[in-house]
Amino acid sequence: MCADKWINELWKRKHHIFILIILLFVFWLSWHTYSGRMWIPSLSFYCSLNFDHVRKDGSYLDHLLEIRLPRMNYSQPNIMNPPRTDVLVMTPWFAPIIWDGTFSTDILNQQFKQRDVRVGLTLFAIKKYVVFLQLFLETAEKFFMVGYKVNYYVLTDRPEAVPNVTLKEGRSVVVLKTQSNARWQDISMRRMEMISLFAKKQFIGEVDYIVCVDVDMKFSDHVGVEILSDVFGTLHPGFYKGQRQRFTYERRSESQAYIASDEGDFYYAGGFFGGTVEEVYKLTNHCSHAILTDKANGIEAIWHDESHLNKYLLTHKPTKILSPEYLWDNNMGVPEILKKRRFVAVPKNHNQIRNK
Ligand code: 5GW
Ligand code: MN
Repeated sequence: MCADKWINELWKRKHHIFILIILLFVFWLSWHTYSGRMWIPSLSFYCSLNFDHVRKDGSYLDHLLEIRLPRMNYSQPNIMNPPRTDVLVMTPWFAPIIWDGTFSTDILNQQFKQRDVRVGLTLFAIKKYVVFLQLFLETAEKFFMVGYKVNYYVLTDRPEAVPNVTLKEGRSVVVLKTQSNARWQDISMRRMEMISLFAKKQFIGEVDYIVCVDVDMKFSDHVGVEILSDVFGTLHPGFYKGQRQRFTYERRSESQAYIASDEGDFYYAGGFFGGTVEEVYKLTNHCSHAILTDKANGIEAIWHDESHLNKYLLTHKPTKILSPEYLWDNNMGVPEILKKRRFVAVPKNHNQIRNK
């Protein structure tokens, strides 16, 4: 009979049919993920790759309906009794300036935990600066983004000298081998280029935010998700009170980092900035090109990468600003406004540690 024959034929090709069904299933699964009809946290990497499709699909909006904060216990914000009146807590473009007392870690953690935020920290340890890694990593495990997924990206010319520090779950040290430069100014400036290269090549697929810091530092108090925003800079401990004319911006108009004496908001430190991977890519790519242009024109900005960072943040205003609590130097003493010293410079013997 005809139907019999047909079934027989099918049976002979059962392997092909089996493979076809598997293929259809895989296609169906990836289509759903791709078009954003299904939201699987573990697939969020793929989803965010195709985020445009996710957003265009209206059912993504229904997913958003599920996001809410639980019932919480905290003291009421009081309009008539602001927590800080001794310092500026908001820029004229409505970016908050992060001082102790202005934020609730509990509320922020509830918000950021729901997003399952992953943070990358870039650290350069070229030549003798590998000696700073141990204390840096040990104190970071105590104070930096506790409870979050963290990748420490250690860029070094001496991978074998990276210490083995015990890390909490979900946190890892990723060693990225880089060459060193003869001049220390180039070591410092090349950070912009290296961060932009790795942002594009690696960070974008692994983390949500990138924090870029000096390695000759240690954590001594809480540094958490209150710092995270699209793009953020930190007030330099030596200039937070100063007048813009006195800032050590690059003042020669031939340099790409030039800032006129009647311009400038703050003097930002080169040793602590960050943002989303996208924004950090834009910032570091821009600065590294500006550095190359300067080089071609035979000029080097007075404070190297820091000068270019300051120019960038003048023309691309940061969405958050960290107070000097986040980058302090004990040589500056401890002023009244400084309630916490969260991230502090480790004293170094300049002759011993540099360019050996
Ligand atoms: C070497 C000689 C002079 C200045 C800097 C260096 C140097 C810097 C180096 O040999 N190796 C190195 O990895 N760096 C990186 O650049 C470190 O991450 C360091 O934290 C950063 C900035 O240099 P610092 O920390 O010496 O600059 P300051 O302004 O904090 O003193
Ligand atoms: Mn430093």
